Amino acid sequence: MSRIVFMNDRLVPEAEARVSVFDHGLLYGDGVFEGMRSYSGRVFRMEAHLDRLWDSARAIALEIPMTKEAVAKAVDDTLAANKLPDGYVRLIVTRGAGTLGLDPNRTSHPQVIVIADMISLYPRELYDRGLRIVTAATQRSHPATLSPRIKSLNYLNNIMAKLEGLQAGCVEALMLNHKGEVAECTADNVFAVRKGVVLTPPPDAGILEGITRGAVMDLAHSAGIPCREATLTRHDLYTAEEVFITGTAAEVVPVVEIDGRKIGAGVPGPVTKRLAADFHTHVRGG
Ligand code: PXG
Repeated sequence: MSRIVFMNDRLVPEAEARVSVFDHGLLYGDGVFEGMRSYSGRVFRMEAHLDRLWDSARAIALEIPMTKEAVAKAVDDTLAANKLPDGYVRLIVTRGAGTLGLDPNRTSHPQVIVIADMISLYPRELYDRGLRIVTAATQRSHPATLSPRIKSLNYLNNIMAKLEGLQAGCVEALMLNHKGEVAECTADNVFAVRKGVVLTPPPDAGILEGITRGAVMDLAHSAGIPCREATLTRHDLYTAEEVFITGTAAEVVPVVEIDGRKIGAGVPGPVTKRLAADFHTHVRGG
């Protein structure tokens, strides 16, 4: 089915949604993006996604040529044009077309693109039975190279780790930071439940501060479940009662095996199930 795509200032058919081969987004991965999700016609935490996009853009000195309000309207209009009350939105801002050299000052017209599509979900049984993951040998990029807090168009660090996961028959992989601490998964944040406390690595562990991560921390607090940021090692995950991951596409997914070690009882635990249920209610405005 042909989609309608927002390009800069208007909605166009998919076939007309094109960027230049000289765009530095393509040539160098020079740009930023967001992945968002809409539930019953409303984008979940759109403001937080736009704030993160603007922060990512600021970090790479890219000026987004639209206001946040105009981008929010473009997102809503794109979802409506594609008749997708429950959909996935990819919002992209590229550096724009320029010369073949790296110099971002020799580019112009950053491209603002909104794609809306159906959400492709993990199979239901992964949520019911839980996920197996492995630790990737590829470390999360050192914050002094490219900060993991920037959601940039250069995802090769994560893709290298994803390949390792796939080679081991896993759809996600755990990534450690340069200190050997737990950072996150390739497109999801990670949580452990230890002695009844929900723990997740802090931003300075070298993670993307996930919107879903923030929502789940809020929901834990509302449910009276102690929850805090903590530096975690693989040992902390191997010996946790429960482990789960969070992300826009995945939502909340139990992890029942890491590197061949069974986590807790080897089945999704009660805290994970409670937070997943609360998350589903919350995203639909409950
Ligand atoms: N860490 C990384 C590195 C991510 O890319 C998350 C955590 C979770 O963040 P949110 O804000 O989604 O809770 C992400 C999510 C996808 C997809 O289709 C997701 C992401 C990037 C590309 C694709 O699932 N980022």
